[in-house]
Formats: sequence, C-alpha cells, structure tokens
Amino acid sequence: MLRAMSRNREVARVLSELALLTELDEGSPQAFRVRAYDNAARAVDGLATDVASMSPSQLVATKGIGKSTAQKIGEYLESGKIAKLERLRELFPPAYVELTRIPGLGPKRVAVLHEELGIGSVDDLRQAIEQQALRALAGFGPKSEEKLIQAIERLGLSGKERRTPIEHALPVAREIVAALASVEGVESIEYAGSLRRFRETIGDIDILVAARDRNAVMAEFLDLAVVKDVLGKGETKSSVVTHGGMQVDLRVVDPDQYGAALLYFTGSKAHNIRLRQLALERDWTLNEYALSEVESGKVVASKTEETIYEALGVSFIEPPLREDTGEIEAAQDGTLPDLVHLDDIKGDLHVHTDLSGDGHATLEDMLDALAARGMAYVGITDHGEDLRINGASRGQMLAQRKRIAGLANRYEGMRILHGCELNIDREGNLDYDHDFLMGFDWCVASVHSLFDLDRDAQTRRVLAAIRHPAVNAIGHLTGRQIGSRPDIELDIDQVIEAAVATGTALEVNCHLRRLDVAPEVARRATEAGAYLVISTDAHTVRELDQMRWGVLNAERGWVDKSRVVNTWPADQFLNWVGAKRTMYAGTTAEPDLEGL
Ligand code: DGT
Ligand code: CA
Ligand code: CA
Ligand code: ZN
Repeated sequence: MLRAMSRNREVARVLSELALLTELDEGSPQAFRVRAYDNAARAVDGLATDVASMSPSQLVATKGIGKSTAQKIGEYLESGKIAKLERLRELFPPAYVELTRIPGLGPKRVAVLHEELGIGSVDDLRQAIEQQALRALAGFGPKSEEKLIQAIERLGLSGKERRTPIEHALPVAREIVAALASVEGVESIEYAGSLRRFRETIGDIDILVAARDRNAVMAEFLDLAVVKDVLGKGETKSSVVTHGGMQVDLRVVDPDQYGAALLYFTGSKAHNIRLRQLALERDWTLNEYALSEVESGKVVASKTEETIYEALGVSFIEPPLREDTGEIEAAQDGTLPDLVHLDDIKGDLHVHTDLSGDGHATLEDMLDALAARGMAYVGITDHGEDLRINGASRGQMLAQRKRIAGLANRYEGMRILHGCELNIDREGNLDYDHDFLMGFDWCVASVHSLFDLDRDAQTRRVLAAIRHPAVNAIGHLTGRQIGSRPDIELDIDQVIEAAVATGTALEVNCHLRRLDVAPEVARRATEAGAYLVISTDAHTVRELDQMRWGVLNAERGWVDKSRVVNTWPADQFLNWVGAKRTMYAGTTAEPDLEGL
C-alpha cells in the first residue's frame, strides 16, 4: 500500500535537529545557518503539499527555504540521510545535547568542559563538580559550581535514567504513529505509557498496534529513518533507540486484545495495580491480554478500555488522570471532574502577531486562522514596550487597535479583543501607564526575566501584577521550561489567594516546553476557587494548534471545565473580563488593593 501521509512532519523534525546541532557547532542560535534551518523547518511543517512530491525549484521558491537548505532536503528525501547531520550527530550525542540545556551553560561553555575535562554528560558534570574540578577553568568558579549543581537538582537531571522533556518526545511518537498507521493490516495504533498520560518528561515511548499480520508493521518500524539502533526484535515486541537518544518500544497485539493492552501499557503502574485489585474482588484477573474470570479463564472484556472500566464498575478514567491520586475512588463515587476537552475551547487569549519581534504571522493571518478554528472570541496580545527587543510602542499599539476595529466586520461571530502581554518587572511594575493599560480590552502579564530572585521578591512582583485592574491573566506563571529552566520560586498559595480575590485567571500556557501552570498548580488553584485560561501563546499560525496540549495539561490537573474561562460562552466571558475593570471604574491612580 502506498503511504498516504505526507513526510512534512518527519522532514521538519530532521531540519530542527540540524538547526539544534548546528547551533552547538557554531556556538550561537543567531548563526546564519541555524536560522536558515529553523525557518525551513517551520516552512516545511506548514506546507499544504507533501514535501516529498516537490521539485527542487518548488522547494527553493517556498518562503523560508533557501537554496542550500533545499539541497539538504533533497539529499534527505533521496538517501534518508544528510551527510552534515550524520557528522554532527557523531560530534554531539544526546547526553552532550542535554548538557547544553542546563541554565548557565550553553554551547560554548559545554565545549570548554568537554575539551578540558572530558565532560560528556550530566553525570560527568556532577562528578566533576563534586571533585571541585570546574573552578580551575577560566570562566568558572566555586559559585558557578554551586549554581550548576542546584540547577541539575532542581531540574531532576541526574541519576541513571535520562528522561526526555515531552517537547522532544511527543513529535517523535506522533511521527512514528503517523508512519505506521497506514501500513497494511494495522487496525489501531496509539502511543501509550507516560506520553499518553501526558507526563511532562518521558522515560521511553511505548507504541501499541492492533494488527492481524504482525510482520509488516514490525519490519516497517525497524526501518524508520528516525531509528538509530535496534535493541531487540521479536514477533510481538521490538525496541529501538532513535537518533535523539530515546528508546521506543513497539508492541503488536491481536485486535481483540487491544483495549486490555492499551490499558495496561498506558499505566501508570500504580493505577494498574489498583484496577487489578478491583478485578480480584470479583474473582477476575486483569492483565495485558484481558479482564477474565480466574476459574474458567473466560474473557469478561478486552476489546476496549471502556468495556473494561465498565465491567469493573467504575466510570471511564481519562489517561491523564491515571496516576492513583484519587481517580479510582472518584470514578467509583461518580465524582470525577467534568474535564475540559479541545472542542470546549471557545477562545484563545494569548496570541502574538508580527508586531512582536518574535512573532511570525500578520494580524490578518492569525485572525483568519483563529476564525478557521471556530473561536468565538480572541485576544491579540503582542508584547508591551518594556521588552525592548520584542515589544510594541504606544503608537504601534494604538495603530493595531484601529486596524482591529476595522476588521470587526470581516470576522462576524468572532469577537476580537485588543490586548497586550505585559512584562512584570523586578518591582511588579508593568509597561506603559495606568490609563494606557486601562485602554486595552484584555491584558496578560508575565515574568520574562530575573528568574533568580528570591521567593519573597518573586511573590511580591507577581502579586502586584495580579492586583492591577487591567490585568486579566498571569501568563506562564512560573517561567519554567521543562528540562532546561526551573520554575521561579513562588508562594503559590498567596498567588492563588490573590487570583481568587481579584478575579484574575492563571494561564495554562500550551507550549510543550512550558505547560505552565503545571498540573499540580492547576489542581490546587481550581480547588481553591481560581479560574484558569488555556492559551496557546502562539507566535506562528501553526502554534495555534498547541491548544490541545494545554487542554491535556489541564486534564492532568483534574480541572473542571467550569473553571476554565475560555470554555464559557462569549457573553459570560466578556462579562467576567469587564467585571475586574469596572470594579475600579473612575479610579485615576493605581488603587490600593492590598486589603483584598
Ligand atoms: P516512563 O517510560 O518512565 O516515562 O513511564 P511509563 O509509565 O511509560 O512506564 P514504562 O514505559 O516502564 O511502562 C509502560 C506501562 O506499562 C506502565 O505505565 C504500566 C505498564 N507496566 C510496566 N511495568 C509494569 C509492572 O510491573 N506492573 C504493572 N502493573 N504495569 C506495568
Ligand atoms: Ca514509557
Ligand atoms: Ca516502555
Ligand atoms: Zn506570549
């Protein structure tokens, strides 16, 4: 059978890898070639046609793809390899790449550590620090040793098993699933394990296939371009390692057993153990093949997860909840939250256009794409003036407001709020001035720098932003970047309390690198009565599709749909937005909200 799917995702992933490794090689993300590969990755990912069907001249004619990159794409499509990439992979294995993500390091400093001390992994670095070996190097001292060890610990990077941030694991899994879905005889396919539960870091990728003929899909799997080494191959299970250093397990089961296998391999282990106890109470057993009677072996349920949960007398539990943190009890009592799903989302309230220095699409392109996604209301939130490289001046903001007003008729049925992403400075001050801020329909305020301030200082500045009448939401609250930047230290309880008191939402940032607030914070906040807003923070049209990841992150936080303001109908949402502003109507100076 011919492969119906396009190879765009695969080629985009290869170009991104090439950009990353070139950055390590050349020492700067601004290097010309790094930017060229990055732009090309974005361009290929956004293509409407299959990159594999395009001629070299069509490739070069595509915006974002230069001549030399087009050649590399051609090389890859023809041979499955890019010579330069192969060379860079040798130079920079995955353990080395991980080192460069540690805050305070970076390509150049890691190169020094590698040359001077032979450090090639986080564990090497840890040992060297314990032996106080770094301080002998120029540019390093006892202080940097201490900072690095703290970062390693706060990010959970040391130890035997390297875990991969979901940002890097998920695209690989989706690419493999897409590639194998069209193989002859495949009836169902999904990724399972921690990835399906949407954990923020992934040990290994588990892929499950239902097929009557196992050989075809197994052969195709071992032959994928993403595979570096085969660790083991068998009739029902094979394991490989990708070029990015991730292990992938593929299991092929009989279609009749797919539900039982999916349940088992989705886990978590703790959740499985609890389910098995429920089965035993009924004199049944539950394993990866079926739920069945102990005595007779007769199968009670096995084809779908739904039938197994039903037979066990509990309601269906969505994968992100399966951690044995109360979901079994809640499913027995019928008290599971009414989880939010992608089709509940009616608005995206954190969207950048090319008015932000790091935005890539025009206002009209973003709005077209939002309208195509059926949004009932949106907030355009380019950076405020304080982010010097990226932000917009007052004049630019006012011009944008006018432009939006002029577009209102073009997007009937979609209310466009003119907003701003404000920067919270060291003291908690925001961009512009009070009156100018009150002129926006909607504001998100976020921390973009000074991640090292102490807990009191961080908490104080975030509270100040929450208490500002123009601020409707706090963007990416903790500033974390999974696997590479720890969350800022904050008194989360105080933040939640102030959010509740002022009617300010906490954002669930959908970017896979952020997923901020984290599920635990989302759970605590909503239990305490706070509202959330799930926002893409898109800087490209493509990133608008990230909404689904924020939704899954909120599910993992047990968030009830009613707590998510952008699931509300437009009227309810707009009333809520207006409420905080009118609370302070007529005030000319910053009101003192300390007492709230
Ligand atoms: P990871 O890979 O460390 O991010 O986490 P998981 O949850 O993907 O774990 P993994 O890959 O070791 O196994 C996949 C699933 O298989 C796991 O979530 C539950 C199931 N499983 C694995 N080992 C056991 C076990 O010893 N007992 C039970 N009940 N289930 C297991
Ligand atoms: Ca796994
Ligand atoms: Ca596994
Ligand atoms: Zn933003």
